[in-house]
Amino acid sequence: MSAYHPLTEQDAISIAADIEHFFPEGASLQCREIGDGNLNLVFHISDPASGKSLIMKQALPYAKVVGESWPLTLDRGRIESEKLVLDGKLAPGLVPNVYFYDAVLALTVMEDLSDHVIMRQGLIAGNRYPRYADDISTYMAQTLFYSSDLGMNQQQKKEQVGKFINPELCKITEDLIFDDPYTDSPNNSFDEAIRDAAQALWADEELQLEVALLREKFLTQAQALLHGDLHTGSVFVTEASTKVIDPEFAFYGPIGFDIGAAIANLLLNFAGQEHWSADAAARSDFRRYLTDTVRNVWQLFASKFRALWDEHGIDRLANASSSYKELYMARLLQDTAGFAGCKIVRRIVGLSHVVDIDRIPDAAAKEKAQRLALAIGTALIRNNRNIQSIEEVIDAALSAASESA
Ligand code: SR1
Ligand code: MG
Repeated sequence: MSAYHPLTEQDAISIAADIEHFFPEGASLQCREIGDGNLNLVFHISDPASGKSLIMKQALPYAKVVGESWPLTLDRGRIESEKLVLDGKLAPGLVPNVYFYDAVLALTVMEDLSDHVIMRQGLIAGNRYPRYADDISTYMAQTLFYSSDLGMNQQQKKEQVGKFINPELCKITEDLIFDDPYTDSPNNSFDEAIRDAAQALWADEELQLEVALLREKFLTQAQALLHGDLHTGSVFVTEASTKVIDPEFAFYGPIGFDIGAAIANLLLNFAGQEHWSADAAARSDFRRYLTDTVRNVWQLFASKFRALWDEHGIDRLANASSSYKELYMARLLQDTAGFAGCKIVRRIVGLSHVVDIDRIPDAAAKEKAQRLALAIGTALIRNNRNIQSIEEVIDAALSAASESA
């Protein structure tokens, strides 16, 4: 077995050719490095003659988005592959199949999903995904319920918490989402046109109190095994299929962080429609699709999570009181709103942005979209502890949009 080294395309072909019973003997394999994320190498290896293909994802020992000056543990490759395998059991069909994991090379070899598109790209192109809300809510309800103290043996859960300790990746989130945007950090990155809005975040003590409370939950609440980075760039879709990828940020944290990520990225696209829609009527139509999806994601998640709890809840006391369940679900919605707000704000002023906004070519439309996203994000953070219904989350987006019109 060779020592860790970043693979070349030729290395990837050699490894693929050695996998037993996958490609035909002597196949003429082709390889492209297709990684466009912040952290890893991703190789697509195919045999045009047989039509067979696979993906190899290799963790680099540093954050690719910054460079070698930002070292990063290779253990995230193990965490990602183990989480994908677990997800495949809890939410069958909603993640790629993992063929194997090579711990020395930090390399996960998995199913090729090239017939799917990254949902963020699809939304930017104006496509709609009728399966997304149902599938992502099933994914979240199944993986979150069955990894929580409500749905799994509580001693085994503690052992699982240990296997998914992910301090370096959590530190990225703690800094980039829950700290940097609220101070004049060298990590921040934003257009000069919105400096006033960034400075307003740095001076807003009331907002920072809410962020500190959400940060505390992220730091301390080992509620369930999260995906940890469930934005629309971590979801492959077709009209008929949804596959969740990239769980390298997985760890035991607050459930609302995953749901908030899904909702935040629908709302970032909502803000980006400032540019991506052809005219006002198309904008309002696509925004309605996005807010309907936000509503469906939450409502379907909540009803599936409640049903799992009713049928498979293992904690006697948690099952005994219906008021406990109501309180738990109410807190999940509030956490979802607050974390969604933090995830929106970080994508506008923090280190790593989203193309829904950053690829807007017209400076005025981009600034409008950025200010709209910040208005939605800060409203969700400010109000998170009072939110009683998903309609209030949707209203935050619609009110900010009508004020910015
Ligand atoms: C340095 S990593 C920046 C971001 O990329 C990932 O997708 C996570 O969202 C992380 O915060
Ligand atoms: Mg990722």
